[in-house]
Amino acid sequence: LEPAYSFMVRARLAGGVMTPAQWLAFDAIASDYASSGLRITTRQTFQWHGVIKHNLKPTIAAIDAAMASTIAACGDINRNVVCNANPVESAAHELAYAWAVRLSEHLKPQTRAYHEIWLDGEKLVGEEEHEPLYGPTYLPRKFKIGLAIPPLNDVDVFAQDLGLIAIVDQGELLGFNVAIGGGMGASHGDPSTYPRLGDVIGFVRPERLLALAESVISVQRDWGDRQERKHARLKYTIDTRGLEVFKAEVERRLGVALAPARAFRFEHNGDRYGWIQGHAGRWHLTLQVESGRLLDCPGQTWLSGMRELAGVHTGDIRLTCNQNLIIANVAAVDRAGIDAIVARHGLDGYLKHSAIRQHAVACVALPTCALAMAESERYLPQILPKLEALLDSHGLIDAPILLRLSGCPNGCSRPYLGEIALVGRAPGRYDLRLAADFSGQRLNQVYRENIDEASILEALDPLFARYAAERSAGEGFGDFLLRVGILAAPPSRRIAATV
Ligand code: SRM
Ligand code: SF4
Repeated sequence: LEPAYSFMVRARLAGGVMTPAQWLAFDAIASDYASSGLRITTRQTFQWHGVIKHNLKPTIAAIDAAMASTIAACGDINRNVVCNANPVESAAHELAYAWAVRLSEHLKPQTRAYHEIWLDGEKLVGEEEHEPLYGPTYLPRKFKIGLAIPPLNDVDVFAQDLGLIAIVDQGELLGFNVAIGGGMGASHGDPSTYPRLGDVIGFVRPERLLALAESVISVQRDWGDRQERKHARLKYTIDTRGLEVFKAEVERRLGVALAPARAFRFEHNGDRYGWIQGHAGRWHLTLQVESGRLLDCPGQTWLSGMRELAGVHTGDIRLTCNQNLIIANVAAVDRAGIDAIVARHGLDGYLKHSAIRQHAVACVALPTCALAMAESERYLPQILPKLEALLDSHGLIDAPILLRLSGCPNGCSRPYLGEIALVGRAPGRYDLRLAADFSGQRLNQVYRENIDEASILEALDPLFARYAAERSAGEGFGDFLLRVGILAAPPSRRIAATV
């Protein structure tokens, strides 16, 4: 008798964009095969948990039938390409999204094995498969690409192996600044592993983007560490070889030097809740989904609400890297109908949420993540009211503070970019990290190691008191902690071209 294996399945969904019909198909997969609803991930796609082994093939086939895929959503290969969550805000946004899709398609593996195994595709007996970019052994480690459109850094572009910053001038997409070597993962007690922000190394015009991505990936393929998996991400290859040496090799393979990086400025890395108007008179509604988990609970029938909404919506639906969703491309005349559905199903929580709740992200962790050392998604609803009460007692309930929780140091919620972050150590114990900025451009630092909830609240209380009393206008919590010397300013980094 075989153990009752169950699996997590993740879709590949470049830029997190889908039609209402696809939403309904993904929702049906959740009902038919998964155990805990639909889970929006921090890379703009869906995960389904608890898919039992004999349902794996029908689940993947159903995703394929919905015109999506699971191919390369995991593995040592380029993963889901993430992109600014509102691609229809302007024509340049639409174009940038189109480039994210092209990158995703271009960097997909060519193998037919996926179709053979999961989709009953024709067997290619005796034929050699050829992976032009990945070769026979693929990459040393996972590889991630994200595309941000300033002033929004909602994809955390500096946490990507290859970050692209769209440069838009008077509505025209001129090209992309290129940042390489971002990554979050680390291991407790192992200083040879660390989170790192990407370095901006230059600018490319759109027509060179695919070749640029291939060059960066191919250097990592050839130079990356294949002996030690913990040292195999691009960030370590760059730090081992040297940024200038790595860049020179990318340029050699590209056949041209990168142009100097263009000026850019990020304002924040969160989502903008509520309705905003894009170009062509269309409207977009961003809703908060705590930890990205869509389930039906009393008073919060989010799965049913989205099902009803997808049944009438004529635009599209988008997922964000902060685990939220956007009802996009809505005509002005349809807004009231959508608002009614949203309110009826309790999807309008963002209207009442405190500022810290609006900016909270938690990774999955227990019970499904085998690497979790502490709770994260399930701990968020417990710690949030306590943090809110503390903030309220200092008159800070409206202070937007970026909170990130991870159940282990792998960093799936990109916790090293939280103004306040809890990184799991053991059941009920976390490292308290503080003082990232509000735009994903500065890493936080350890403030207290391996502490329990009471100590977390005790450590934050006097800091909130000082922040309330001494902050200057518009100053973020992370910036404040550095300015008053509670934590030392980190060495300045090469993200330079900020204006
Ligand atoms: Fe992650 C491994 C969940 C985004 C860094 N991540 C895992 C696994 C698959 C655990 C495992 O390997 O057994 C987790 C599955 C948990 C579960 O039960 O579902 C998991 N990662 C997630 C998600 C679902 C978190 C979430 O709450 O949304 C995100 C899915 C993204 C997606 O759709 O593709 C997710 N993971 C990230 C991110 C954030 C990002 O990509 O922007 C990071 C940090 C960025 C980075 O890669 O550096 C991240 N995950 C990791 C790592 C550490 C990698 C490293 O370089 O050390 C691991 C562990 C590993 O690869 O060995 C990991
Ligand atoms: Fe699991 Fe750790 Fe990722 Fe959280 S950060 S989902 S605990 S691997």
